[in-house]
Amino acid sequence: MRPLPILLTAMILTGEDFAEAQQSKANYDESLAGSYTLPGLLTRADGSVVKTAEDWQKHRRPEILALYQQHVYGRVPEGLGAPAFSVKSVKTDALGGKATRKLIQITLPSCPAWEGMELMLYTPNGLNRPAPCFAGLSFGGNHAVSTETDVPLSTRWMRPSKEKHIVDNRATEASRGNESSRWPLEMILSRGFAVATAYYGDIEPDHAEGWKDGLRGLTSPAGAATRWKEGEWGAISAWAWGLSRILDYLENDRDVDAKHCAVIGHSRLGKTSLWAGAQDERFAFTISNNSGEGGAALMRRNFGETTAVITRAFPHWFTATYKNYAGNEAACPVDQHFLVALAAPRPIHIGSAVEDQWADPKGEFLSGYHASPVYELFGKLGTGVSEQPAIDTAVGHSIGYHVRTGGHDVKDYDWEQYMTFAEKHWR
Ligand code: GTR
Repeated sequence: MRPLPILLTAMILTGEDFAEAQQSKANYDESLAGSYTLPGLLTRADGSVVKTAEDWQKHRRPEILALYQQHVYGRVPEGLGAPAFSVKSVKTDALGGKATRKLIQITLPSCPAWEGMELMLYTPNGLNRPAPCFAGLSFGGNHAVSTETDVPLSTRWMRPSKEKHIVDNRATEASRGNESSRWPLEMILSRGFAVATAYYGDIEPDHAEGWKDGLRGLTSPAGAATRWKEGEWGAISAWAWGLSRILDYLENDRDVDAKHCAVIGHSRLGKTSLWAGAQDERFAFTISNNSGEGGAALMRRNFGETTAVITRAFPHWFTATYKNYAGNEAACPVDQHFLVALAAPRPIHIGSAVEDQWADPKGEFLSGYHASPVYELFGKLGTGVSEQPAIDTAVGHSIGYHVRTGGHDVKDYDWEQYMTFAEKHWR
């Protein structure tokens, strides 16, 4: 096929393809990353400077949450109410007897039109105490996370992928286990942790019009909004809402120690776990794996993906306000170290990958570094170092950081760091 003229390509491509087409054109030269002034993390709207943990917690934290709602991710509408849970199955000899697997349907009585989400929970057998837990959404559904063939195949909409054997936007038998390398269940369970996961598409299908069939559309007062307004929620906020509903369930399950529940996510779902952990202080530990632009990476640094590209490729992820900062990042009242700081004083770990330059590993480190003063208000240390560490060398106190060998992915090495960090803080 003859290549399309550049302008025409830019007009047609959206989503994944557009982002991919932009990757080779992005800036990867550190000397061109630009000089920038970060907004004042500790300066309150009235101009006063936060000097105590109490002042942070009472005044600055709520201000920053409101800024993120208005300018970046959007706020969840009021009145959704509490979820309902229905345990669909319990398998006590899962993973060759090492674990118990439960499947739980989480629905919303205030919105019966929403089919709900299917939570898959693995708890280690023989632990004799409630298990600390990692909770996160998946890209491919429970049947993709697990290699157990009796996990029901998701019937929901999926992004097209030959490699993952998605046919007509639906999973097939051949899709089973296609995400299992990112969820090393036996390794996690053998260290005494539980794993709780659900398919992000249960909450909203991940495409520009996906909201129409997802929770956002089904709960919007008009039945279907024609245009989302500034400050109204985008998909990341909807997915983050789902993570909190998973935690609602876990608080009711005696096999889980919900006071020690980490929220974890990769890439767009890493942006989501950061936002979930920022809002919901019940999450005891927040993990960002390769979350990049709109996640842990500083937006003012011109390196890798930009605000212009992400808001063009994935407009549905954010609130409508966010696109106003494309090429105009200096006008945004937040930068992403604010998001990291919203985890304080709880532990947070940021994982980068050295070949994942699109996500700006150094920018991901710097947001941790610049969030550190908030931890200091609580008498804790943040990253503890001011330079990005060498490859495959984890650093940090309450803010952990590592940059792994390899590309954009979740590897056993990443899980090692997250579990070690959890054990260190939860001992
Ligand atoms: C890319 C996008 C990134 C990241 C990634 C993913 O296309 O540009 O911000 O979110 O997708 O989620 O895999």
